[in-house]
Formats: sequence, structure tokens, C-alpha cells
Amino acid sequence: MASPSVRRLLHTTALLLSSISLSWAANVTYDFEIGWVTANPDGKADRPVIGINGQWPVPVMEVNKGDRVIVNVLNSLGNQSTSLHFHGLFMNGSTHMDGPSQVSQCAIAAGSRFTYDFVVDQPGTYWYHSHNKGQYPDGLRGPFIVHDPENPYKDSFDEEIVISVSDWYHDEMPGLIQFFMSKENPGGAEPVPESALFNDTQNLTVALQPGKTYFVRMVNIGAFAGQHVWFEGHNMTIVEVDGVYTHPAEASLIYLSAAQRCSFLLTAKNDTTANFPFVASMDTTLFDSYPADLNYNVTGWLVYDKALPLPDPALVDEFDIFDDMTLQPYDNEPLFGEPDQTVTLSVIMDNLDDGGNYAFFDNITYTAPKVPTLYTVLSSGDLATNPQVYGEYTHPFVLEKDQIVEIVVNNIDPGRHPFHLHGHNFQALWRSEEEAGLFADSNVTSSAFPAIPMRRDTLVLYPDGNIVLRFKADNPGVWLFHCHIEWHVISGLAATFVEAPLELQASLGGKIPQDHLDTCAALAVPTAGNAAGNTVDLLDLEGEPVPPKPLPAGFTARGIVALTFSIVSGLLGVAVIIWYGLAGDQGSPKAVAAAAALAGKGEEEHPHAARRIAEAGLEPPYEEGVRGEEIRPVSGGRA
Ligand SMILES: *[C@@H]1O[C@H](CO)[C@@H](O)[C@H](O)[C@H]1NC(C)=O
Ligand SMILES: *[C@@H]1O[C@H](CO)[C@@H](O)[C@H](O)[C@H]1NC(C)=O
Ligand SMILES: *[C@@H]1O[C@H](CO)[C@@H](O)[C@H](O)[C@H]1NC(C)=O
Ligand SMILES: *[C@@H]1O[C@H](CO)[C@@H](O)[C@H](O)[C@H]1NC(C)=O
Ligand SMILES: *[C@@H]1O[C@H](CO)[C@@H](O)[C@H](O)[C@H]1NC(C)=O
Ligand SMILES: *[C@@H]1O[C@H](CO)[C@@H](O)[C@H](O)[C@H]1NC(C)=O
Ligand SMILES: *[C@@H]1O[C@H](CO)[C@@H](O)[C@H](O)[C@H]1NC(C)=O
Ligand SMILES: *[C@@H]1O[C@H](CO)[C@@H](O)[C@H](O)[C@H]1NC(C)=O
Ligand SMILES: *[C@@H]1O[C@H](CO)[C@@H](O)[C@H](O)[C@H]1NC(C)=O
Ligand SMILES: *[C@@H]1O[C@H](CO)[C@@H](O)[C@H](O)[C@H]1NC(C)=O
Ligand SMILES: [Cu+2]
Repeated sequence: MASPSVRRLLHTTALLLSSISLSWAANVTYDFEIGWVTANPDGKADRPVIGINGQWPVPVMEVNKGDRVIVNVLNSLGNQSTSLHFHGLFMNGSTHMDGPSQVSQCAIAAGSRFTYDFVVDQPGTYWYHSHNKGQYPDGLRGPFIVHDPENPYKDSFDEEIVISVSDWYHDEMPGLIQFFMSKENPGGAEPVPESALFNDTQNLTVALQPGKTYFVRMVNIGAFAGQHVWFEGHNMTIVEVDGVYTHPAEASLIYLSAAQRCSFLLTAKNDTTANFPFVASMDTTLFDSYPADLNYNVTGWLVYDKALPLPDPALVDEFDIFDDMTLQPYDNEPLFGEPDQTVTLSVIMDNLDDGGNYAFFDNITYTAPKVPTLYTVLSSGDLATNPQVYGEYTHPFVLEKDQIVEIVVNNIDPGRHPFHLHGHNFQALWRSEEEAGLFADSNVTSSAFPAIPMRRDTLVLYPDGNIVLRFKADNPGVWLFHCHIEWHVISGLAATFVEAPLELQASLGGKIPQDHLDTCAALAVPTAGNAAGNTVDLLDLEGEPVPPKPLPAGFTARGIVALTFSIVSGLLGVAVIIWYGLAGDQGSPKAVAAAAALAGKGEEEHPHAARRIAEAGLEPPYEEGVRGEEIRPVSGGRA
């Protein structure tokens, strides 16, 4: 691998040369040995984290637009598999480098090597993270910056600054996930983070020089919490969201959901008479309950003079959030025409008969297939256009090349969900207010859609509201559409777009690199056949991984939950509380969630799905006719 200094040299050369010849591009190589290290970014708890080359925070990846990026991964974790996803990069022509395990590759087995190799043809602010088993909140996530010699704002700023923001947990994901999905947590209360971080630390100081203007790239690399971000005494002039340049828009406070990015120009003051705090405040409306002593804010400082004090931030009474729907892309791409295909999905949270709380798009909770979906595309011939081969529980939608696709998402849940599409950014045509109900009932017609819609790759859907998105299927590949709250990825809030499968076969057939196949072999994951691994009869899905059964007939989810509550709180509640108390664990998310469950809070804040589903006129997932005999307990495990 090029040493950092060699890489920098390449960058400088690239920067110089690209102003002369646009076709010049470098090969940028990263060697990443992924392994455990210890870290304590909030100063409250040492914990094992997943680092790269013995270091954590993991490095900021930096390339120029047009570069070819080669990432040689060695998984030295010993006890976990892994994968890397490069969030927001289109992977045009290289869907097999997109990263989600069981979707476009097998996980990288412990001890295995795996090379990601792709060309980056987009400018802007991205990030990379593990896309395997809810792993990235354990540390394997960092910014990915694509510098752009043609940045339309290049003459408007002096320097670039990268700042990540995130939530932070003290416990490791495998244990948190086990609790989150268990019957001890029937309300589906997500573990609450212990801290918020700027740049994987707290009390970050950013030295500013008077009069200069900075291009600040802010990335939410968190697992769960959206963040309100503001800089005292300074406004932000937004110029990029999720890799899409925008016309300038002034904001005093922005909301960044998990996975969203925002770049803005920040102009320093002309005098150096004071330093200014900047704050990220986690969106506590996402938390079902949290400990009274949780500090959900993190503070940093714009430092004009090191000798001057770092003042405490002033309290903000109300978050006056900048509405990203008002942004316009710099390229003025007009609204796509009427869709060739419309996919309508409703977000529902409900219990299955293992007592766990699952997330559904309509009646399907995503369950990873036996064969990674891309490999099914490549091994199913003409049947690749038949969604059946991908299995019911990958929730597949087959798109034809160059179709205009519209996605309508209705939120039948009182939570906020940031939706992300792989392989594309989308035009955001419509976002309702909270409590607006179903899009179909809202009487909104296409005349309400902006002529030049905002584009990004992750958009927040409001509680009980709806959104409408459009994109053009001009990127053959297998692309997930999912909520970017990692807990909801785990509980199944994902669908699969199989885009132009025949074109994909023509371009990728026979070209999956050997190391991709080797890691499948190491994990005994088949690389051909339908979602059930059947290579003979592709329409026979016998044996495909399925979620737990629906709740028994006659039992409503509410009944089960109420039963669980009454039994647990009546008979075991006191014991459980004592047990948590003895474990000295009162402040942990487990204890908090358990306490909330015992207090019935979980249920209160998750009004029962069945009623909402009925109101919405949708089929409940546990409806009688849906409970086929062929449904069996989950075998393959979920991604
Ligand atoms: C990048 O690597 C490829 C394959 O190794 C090689 O063909 C190409 O010339 C390299 N490009 C540059 C700019 O070094
Ligand atoms: C940041 O500063 C606060 C206040 O001084 C302190 O309590 C906290 O421990 C600091 N955080 C870190 C990670 O040092
Ligand atoms: C894997 O090993 C790390 C480092 O020793 C440890 O912290 C972690 O709990 C282990 N995880 C699993 C799932 O065994
Ligand atoms: C944030 O951290 C990254 C690397 O970890 C560094 O490149 C960047 O300069 C830091 N930002 C600030 C404002 O210190
Ligand atoms: C920030 O913008 C708001 C209106 O958009 C304006 O009222 C305020 O004065 C600006 N603040 C600064 C520091 O420029
Ligand atoms: C700083 O001074 C320059 C030149 O007088 C002026 O154009 C600019 O608006 C000032 N900037 C701020 C933030 O006050
Ligand atoms: C976090 O910041 C908000 C906004 O200023 C404030 O209302 C709240 O009291 C702060 N919370 C903590 C725990 O500091
Ligand atoms: C939509 O139109 C129908 C029929 O005109 C009306 O009953 C309904 O209230 C309208 N819904 C909304 C949300 O405006
Ligand atoms: C992918 O590449 C094709 C061919 O260059 C281009 O037409 C298409 O717009 C690209 N799509 C995306 C999402 O980058
Ligand atoms: C979901 O609903 C559709 C349409 O009613 C039905 O065809 C399908 O079998 C259902 N799937 C599951 C898993 O319940
Ligand atoms: Cu979600």
C-alpha cells in the first residue's frame, strides 16, 4: 500500500493534473487489517472497539473524483466476520463491491482476505462502515471524502474541515442485539446510547483563523440517534447533502440522521475576541426512555484564541430545524417523469411468536437468504427477472433497466426513520408532516412535487407520515433500501431492489473475484441457486430462511405483550429489578429498556401495530391466511 505520505503525494499530483486533464486518475490503495483495539472516546468507559491497523478512530478515507480505490481487507477479528460498505457511492458497474453481507457478497470470514476495487465517479462527503450483523456501532465506521477539483464552490472557501458526529454505546453490539430482539423487550425499545461524540471524542477544538471561510463536511456515522447541530454565533451555508451539491442555503441549526451528511460554508469572524461552542444534541424523541443523568449533548469549540476560555453553550429552548426538502440541487436536475413502477411500502413494528419485536415493510420482515442475492441473479438465467427466486423474505422488487421508479413509504409507526437507498441517490418529491397518515389518503397529486426536487441518499420519514421518492434504474445491481437505524436493520426494515438483472448478468457473469468466492467457502455459504440454495428448481423455495412464526391465531400482539407484561411484572418484575440492581447495571440500556418494559412504557410509546394496520387497511402480518404450514423457525439466521 502507498504510505500515507505517498498517498498524499498522489493526491496533490492528482489535484494539479486534474485541472489540466480531467481524464487523469490515480489508483489509491488502502491496506486494512481489521481487528480489536481498546478505546474510551467519551472518557467514561474503556471498551473493545473494532479498529483498523491497530488504530481507532479508523482513518478518514480520501480520494479524488475519478480515482480507482483498492481496499485490501484482512479480517483479524478472530471471532467475528465483517464487510465494508461505502455509503452513498453508486458502485456503478461494481455492485459486487457494495458490501452488505448476504446481499452482494458473503461476509468476510475471520482470517479471510477480501479486496474491494472500484472507481469513484462522484464528488462529495460519504462514509464507510461494516454492513454485517449490526457491527458498525462497535467502531468500524468513518468518513470517506471524495475531493473534487471541479467543486463549484472551490473559490468560496479557504480550507476543508471534516467532522464526524455519532452516538456511542459502552456495550458491544452482539449482546445489545440479543437483548433488543428478545422477548424480554417486547416493545422493541432500542438500546439508548451512553454518549454523543464529535470526531470520536468530546470537547473537540477546531482552530479557526479570522476572516477565513471553511468548507465543513459533517457526517453522522452513528447507529441510531439523529443529531441537532448548531454553531453559536455562526450560520451554516449548506452547499452539499449526501454527495449532491446544492444551491447555497443558510441554516442556523441542522438535523443529521444516522448516515446523513451535510457540507456547509462556515465563515469565521473577523475578530478573535471570543471562542464559540458548537453542539450536537441527540434526538431524544427516538429514545423510549433514558436515564435522567444521560448527557445527550456533545460540545466542541471554534477556537479563535487558545488563551481565551471555552464558554459553556447557551441552552436552546426549541430546535428550529432547517428543512432539507427546501434545498435545490446545484445541477437543477428536473423532476423525473411519471413512474414506470411504483413501490409502496408501509413501516410496521410488531411481535412474532418468539416474543421479539420485528420491523416490517407491509407483511415482510427482511430475513437474509441462504445465497447472497447477487449470486442468485448471476446463477438463475432468465428466471433472474422473476422476483420469486430471491425468496419472499428478501422482499425483492425487480426493476427494468432505465425505468423511473417511485418509492412511497408510509410510516405506520410513531418513530422517525431515516431511509437509505444503495446504488443511487433519489429525488425527494414529497414529505408529509407528522401524523399525516397514508400518502394515498392525502390527496397530494404530482402538481405538488417540486420542479427541481432535492436529491440525497438518506431521507428522514416523520412519525406516522409519508415520503415519496423517485430514481432512474440506470445502475444494474442489487441494492438494499432500508432504514439506517442499525436496530431496525437488525429487526428487518429492509427491501431488495434487483435492478436490471439481465444486464447485470451480461456485465458481471463469471467475473466475481476468487477472494469473494473463497470467503463464501470459508463460511459454507452457497454461491449459486435461489434464496433457498436450490440450483435445480429455482422456483422451489423450500428451505429458504424465514422469520419466526406469526403470533398464534386468536392471540393479538397486544394480548401476548400484555400477558408478558403481567407475568413479568407480576411475578418476576421485582426479581428482575433486584437482579439488575445486583449486577450494578442500572444505567445500562438493558436495564433502562427492561425498566421501561416493566413500567409498560415500551407499549405506550409503540401503540399497538394491529390497530394501526387495521386503520391503514393493510393486512396484519399475523393474519390467519398468512400462517402457512411451511413457515418454520428461522434457520439461516438474520443478516
Ligand atoms: C491502476 O492499476 C491498474 C491495474 O493494476 C493499471 O492498469 C493502471 O495503469 C493503474 N493506473 C494508474 C494511474 O496508476
Ligand atoms: C469533556 O469535558 C467535560 C467537561 O469538562 C468532561 O466532563 C468530559 O469528561 C470531557 N470528555 C472527554 C472525553 O474528555
Ligand atoms: C470478540 O473478541 C473481542 C475482543 O476480545 C471481545 O471484546 C468480544 O466480546 C468478542 N465478541 C464475540 C462475539 O465473541
Ligand atoms: C476529525 O478527525 C479526522 C481524522 O480522524 C481528522 O482528519 C479531522 O481533521 C478531524 N477534524 C477536526 C475538526 O479536528
Ligand atoms: C443566521 O441566519 C439568521 C436567519 O437565517 C439570521 O437571523 C441571523 O442573524 C444569522 N446569524 C449570523 C451569525 O449570521
Ligand atoms: C470581515 O471583514 C470583511 C472585510 O471588511 C467583510 O467583507 C466581511 O463581511 C467581514 N466578515 C464578517 C463575518 O463579519
Ligand atoms: C442539551 O442541550 C439542550 C439544548 O441546549 C438543553 O436543553 C439540554 O438541557 C441539554 N442537556 C444536557 C443533559 O445537558
Ligand atoms: C381527501 O379528499 C377526500 C375527498 O374529497 C376528503 O374526504 C379527505 O378529507 C381528503 N383528505 C385530506 C387529508 O385532505
Ligand atoms: C451508471 O453508468 C451509466 C453508464 O455510464 C450511466 O448512464 C448511469 O447514469 C450511471 N448511473 C449511476 C447511478 O451512476
Ligand atoms: C404478504 O401479503 C401478500 C399480499 O397480500 C401475500 O401475497 C404474501 O403471501 C404475504 N407474505 C407474507 C410473508 O405474509
Ligand atoms: Cu428505523
